[in-house]
Amino acid sequence: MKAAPYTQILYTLENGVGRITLNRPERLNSFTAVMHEELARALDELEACAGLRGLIITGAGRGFCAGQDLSERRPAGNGERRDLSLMLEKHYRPLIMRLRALPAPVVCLMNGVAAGAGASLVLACDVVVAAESARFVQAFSKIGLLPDAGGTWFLPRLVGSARAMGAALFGEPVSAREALDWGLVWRVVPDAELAAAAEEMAQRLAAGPTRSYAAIKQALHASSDNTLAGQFDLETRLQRELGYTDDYLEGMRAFAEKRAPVFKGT
Ligand code: LHQ
Repeated sequence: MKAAPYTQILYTLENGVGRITLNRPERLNSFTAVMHEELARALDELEACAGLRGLIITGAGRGFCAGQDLSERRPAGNGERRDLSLMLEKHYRPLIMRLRALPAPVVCLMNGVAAGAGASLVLACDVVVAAESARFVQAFSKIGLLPDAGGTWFLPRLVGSARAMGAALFGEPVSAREALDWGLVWRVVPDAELAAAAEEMAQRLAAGPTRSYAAIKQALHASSDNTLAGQFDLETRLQRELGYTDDYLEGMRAFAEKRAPVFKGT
């Protein structure tokens, strides 16, 4: 049976590099149940890909992602209240946990505003390249909620508790430049250069030492919950494994021969 087409994301997997574009530009790519189901389907394929070398996530149009689609969650006029935990458990937790666990770098090309759970999605990515005009909005408190989708875990770890508190309590926009300053993003590029940055990233991931990247991701993620001794154990185990890879041999040869390495990802 042919798989259903994607309607709210664009998704491709080429040369081991997956690309996902959130694609509801008229609603700033806010999350719907359908979008979550499509993301889950793309992740099924990416997780099953033995030669996965990276994933790039971006948004269509002027926004990256405005969080949960509030029109989908709007309570009826009779003041109906809802159990928001169901949605978090069903959609947001698996999405964020799966991206974190993917054994390849996840790169966010943050093309525009990221608000609510959209901001948490950015922070869950391993590397963020932001367009100059992009901004973060911790919009949750404006509708009487708290940062979710991992927001209260990522924020203080990335920016410290003072900035995390201020941003979460008051929800004022944080510009791309400020985000760079705070350590929320890796690089900021002029808007007109974001598409070129995406191509450069795709090529870099496709030609990268994939197993080294996977080990770096695993170790850096583990560090925030680990002791120094525990981190030594992990580094030692991972380095031992990397020492047996083709890419390590190639890296050493290339160094000796004073040329650029040609990695195969094995
Ligand atoms: C939107 C949205 C949106 C629908 C803009 N939905 N249409 C998890 C579990 C369960 C429940 C609750 O929540 C969660 C997690 C969450 O994510 S909660 C937080 C949800 N997100 C927000 O509260 C953000 C709401 N949006 C905004 O604050 C602004 O739109 C931002 C700051 C993102 C962008 O502002 P502007 O650049 O000024 O754009 P805009 O406000 O004019 O938006 C453009 C259009 O997009 C507009 O529609 P319209 O028909 O007037 O052109 C908005 O209504 C629509 N839109 N966000 N989340």
